[in-house]
Amino acid sequence: MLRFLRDYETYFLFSHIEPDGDCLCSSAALGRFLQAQGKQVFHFNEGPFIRVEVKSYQEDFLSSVPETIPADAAAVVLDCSTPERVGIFADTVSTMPSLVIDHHRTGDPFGDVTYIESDAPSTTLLIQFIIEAFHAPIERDVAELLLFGLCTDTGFFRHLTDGQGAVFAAVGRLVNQGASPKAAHARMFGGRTMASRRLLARLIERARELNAGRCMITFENLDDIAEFGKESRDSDLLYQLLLGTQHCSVIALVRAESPSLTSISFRARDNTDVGSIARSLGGGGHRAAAGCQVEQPLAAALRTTEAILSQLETQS
Ligand SMILES: [Mn+2]
Repeated sequence: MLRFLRDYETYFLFSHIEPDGDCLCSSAALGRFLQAQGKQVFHFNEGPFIRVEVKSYQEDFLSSVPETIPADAAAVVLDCSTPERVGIFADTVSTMPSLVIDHHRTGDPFGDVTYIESDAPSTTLLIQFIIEAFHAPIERDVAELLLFGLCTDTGFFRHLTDGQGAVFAAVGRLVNQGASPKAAHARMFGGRTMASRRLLARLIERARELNAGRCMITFENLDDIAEFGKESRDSDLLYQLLLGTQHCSVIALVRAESPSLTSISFRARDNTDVGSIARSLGGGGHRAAAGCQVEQPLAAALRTTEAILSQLETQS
């Protein structure tokens, strides 16, 4: 993998559709490192840049590839468990020598070279390990990128558990380089609109308990989208509030995307493998955080999800 990052003169960095802080910061940080090694770097992302905390990155990412790709160019695919996750760039990637850096459990491995650590909490942590493996200095702004990616994928460290001291040791090195957890928190959770707070209130009011309170489900319909817009979604905070309910350990958020397409997100606080639930519905993700899209209207998707949650075995 380290040789792959030395061997080419030009690197095309690709990350997943509907990008998050982890994939964009991975791209930006790896790009900064490669440029410091004298490489030419281009960042690509199809978007859409929906999440409030990543909007400012959009200008650094190209939405189409050049017509001719340099012969000395290689692709690095970041934070994608399957080639389709890069969206419109999938064909381009398949024609280039490729390195895949990822931390997802699902998906068939792809790419000529892979660095996939399903136990890593973020792709940015893997980028940090790469830069450190080259014994390259981590500048303050790169440290900020790496910290922000880790914070967004770990829910500001909430998803980390015992045995992950190495992650905090890595964070300590970033903080020593000038990255501020306080600033990262403000960027991650601040700047939200009043509409997003009202939508949160509505979804919490709608939440229903299933399976003797062990599971909770709520939904967002097309009227909500018309009233508040998809940009008002603040799913992370919603998950946090619902999962904090007494006895509740698994939640589902069912959202209409269009009259015939519905997305379902799952989160678990216990050992329930919601990743396998999402996979059974054609999606993917991690054990504790997963999702899928189904070609069903909202009402049908809600029934499907309720049936699954009602039948969940109790797990500790
Ligand atoms: Mn990630």
